[in-house]
Amino acid sequence: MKILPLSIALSSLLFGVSLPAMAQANTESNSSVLAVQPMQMAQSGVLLQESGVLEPGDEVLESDNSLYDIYDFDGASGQTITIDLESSEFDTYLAIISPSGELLAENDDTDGSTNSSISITLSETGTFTIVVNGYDSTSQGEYLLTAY
Ligand SMILES: [Ca+2]
Ligand SMILES: [Ca+2]
Repeated sequence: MKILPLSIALSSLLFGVSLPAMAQANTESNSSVLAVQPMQMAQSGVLLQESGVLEPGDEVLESDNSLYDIYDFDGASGQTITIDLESSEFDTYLAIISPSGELLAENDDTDGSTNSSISITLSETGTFTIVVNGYDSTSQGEYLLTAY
């Protein structure tokens, strides 16, 4: 276990969510929200699909100096979700943190690759945080994060 939930929860509060579009949608008029949501639901229940990059300037995990990005999503108690993190450029490391800042699960490698995957049934309702992390301090590059 290398993720430090407290430090990540704190930085999440300080630096905000990595989903400005979704946050913006919540504050805009009902018409724009209605325009966005039907498209997302049509994509067979995908919660998140994000292409990103781990690079210098991103958040750094204190325990091993590895870089990380965070993504938030709203989950409901009893909901089962799967999170996949793939990269052809670095060895990924993935974690999910509860609305109260508790580390729920983490994964380094899955399916004989260096990619990461977590399947979990949520036990509370609220805003969960996904941590896209590299295996060590040299892990940098493009990745694809999918949650469904
Ligand atoms: Ca980044
Ligand atoms: Ca890995």
